Amino acid sequence: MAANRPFKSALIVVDMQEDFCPPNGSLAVPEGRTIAPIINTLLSKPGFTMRILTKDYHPKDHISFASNHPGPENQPFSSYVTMNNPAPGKESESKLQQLWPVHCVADTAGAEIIPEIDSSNVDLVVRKGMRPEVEMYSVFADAFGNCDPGAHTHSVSLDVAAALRAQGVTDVVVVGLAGDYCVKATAIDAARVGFKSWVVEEGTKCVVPANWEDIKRELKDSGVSVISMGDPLIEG
Ligand code: VGL
Ligand code: ZN
Repeated sequence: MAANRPFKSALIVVDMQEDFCPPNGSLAVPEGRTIAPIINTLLSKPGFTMRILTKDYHPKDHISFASNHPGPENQPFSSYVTMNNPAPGKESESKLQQLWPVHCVADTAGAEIIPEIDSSNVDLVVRKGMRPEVEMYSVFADAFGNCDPGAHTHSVSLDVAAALRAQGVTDVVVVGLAGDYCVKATAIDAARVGFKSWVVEEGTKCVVPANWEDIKRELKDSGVSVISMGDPLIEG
């Protein structure tokens, strides 16, 4: 496949963590755990140059936790607060931040990758969302597009785009949780920073499953291709 251009693919498995999975996850995505076998099938495919797992990995005082914003108006899932760009010189840039239950706190059981995922041939595990004052759904950049690995107060443990480019990767295949948040943001950013970007439909589940058709349209409008298991891209 992709015979008429250079082609090297990477698999990015997004946030397959206890807190995003039933039955006990604090931000459980409906049927989130059921995609583990499909993801293991993908992880075992020989065609990928790199296999990356991401972990949502927040400090206790993360801006996205509703409990960090006291007041009856601040409810998980339904409320928003104002978030400012933490990058130097960008202080005046702000966005609305959706509030969530406390989830994926660093060094807690909820932040662990679920044991159903076979990580034996994973090349990299990347932590994201580590900076308290800013959200980071995409592993490529925070909510304002900043990517600052290694900075004094950093959001992400590795510059994934640089790591992929260093291996000559051209195509990124994204699966995991959740389809309407971190998978969507990661797949769209992969396209934005210059990779051909693909999402495997059976390999993701949404916080709000009814939104998937709209999300697929948003992905396609952003240059991301949504494919199924069995697609020649995966089968080689
Ligand atoms: C996610 C909400 C908050 C995700 C992470 O992994 O999709 N969603 N943090
Ligand atoms: Zn999060």
